[in-house]
Amino acid sequence: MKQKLSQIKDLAMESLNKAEELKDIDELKVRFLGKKGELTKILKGMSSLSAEQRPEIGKLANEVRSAIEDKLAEAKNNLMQKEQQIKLKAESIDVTMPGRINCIGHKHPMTIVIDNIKDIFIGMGYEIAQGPEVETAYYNFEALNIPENHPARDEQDTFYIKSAADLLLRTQTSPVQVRVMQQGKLPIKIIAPGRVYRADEVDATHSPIFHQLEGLVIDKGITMGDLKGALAVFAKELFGENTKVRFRPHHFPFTEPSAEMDASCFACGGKGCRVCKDSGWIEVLGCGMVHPKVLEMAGIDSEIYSGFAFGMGLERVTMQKYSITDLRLLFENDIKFLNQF
Ligand code: 2NM
Repeated sequence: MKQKLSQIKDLAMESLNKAEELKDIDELKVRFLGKKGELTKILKGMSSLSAEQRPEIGKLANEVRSAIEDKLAEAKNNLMQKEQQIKLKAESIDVTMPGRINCIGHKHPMTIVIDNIKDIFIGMGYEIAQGPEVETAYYNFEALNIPENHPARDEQDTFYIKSAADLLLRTQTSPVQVRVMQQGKLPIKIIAPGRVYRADEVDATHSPIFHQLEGLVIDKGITMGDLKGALAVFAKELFGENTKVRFRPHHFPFTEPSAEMDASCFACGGKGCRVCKDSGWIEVLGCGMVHPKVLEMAGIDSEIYSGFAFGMGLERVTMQKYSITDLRLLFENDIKFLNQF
């Protein structure tokens, strides 16, 4: 029996030395010390021993048990340390490695210009108004004093929605202004930026979709002087402190009188250069005093109230600002082009 015990001990030591994983150790614990384990079998056989033999074998068996227990703990400890080491190695971070470059995008040049212009008008107390891009002929034309036979209504120029009588894609953002006037809350001081549509062939200066920003101010006693003052301030904020403006007579159906505003060239200061095509001036916007008919149709008493309105093409302003010579570049989303802004 002594021999058997020492065999068990040797076998246990040898097996534990060879254990490679923590689960091997658990298995060996069951095999040697478990209820049906090798050592337990021996202890169960002790009843057949004589009274003299029993204490000696019992003592030996206990020594073997505690030797195996110690060895189990030691092997377990070793393996845990080894596994920890492997894990740490796998998780180690090289703090000297260069960081990953974070590619964050930036605004499209059109968005830069639109945001800039919006900020200028917001700073002057204007609110931003929005309206539908699919409009009725009434809001897009009729209410703006553009009668049935006006050339702007030609099918060549406007996208009509065939399935619905009277519906079209708005050709300007003015219908937004009409809708605001109709709501009847006065005074009015708004800008309406947004997409507009015209049945134009694509080329370097035309696109069937483009962007406009229109403004409308209505109150008692608004004059052409208010128009000129407001738009001169706008031009200075957009193009620089030394910008001068001039107004040329023009015609729009919805304003009377009407004008076009030029700003002195921001690139050459008015001497003449490529940006202003040697004229010293750049065309910025159309404007005028809102036609009394337009006010009356929207339910505003033109004897008490008057107002000015203006409108500009945002692609053109963007192209002037960045010296872009082909409008298509603004719509093509070519990364090499966009990365320049
Ligand atoms: C322009 C030029 C001049 C304009 C007029 C109106 C309204 F609704 F009040 F009649 N909205 N926008 C206007 C006036 C637009 O764009 C070149």
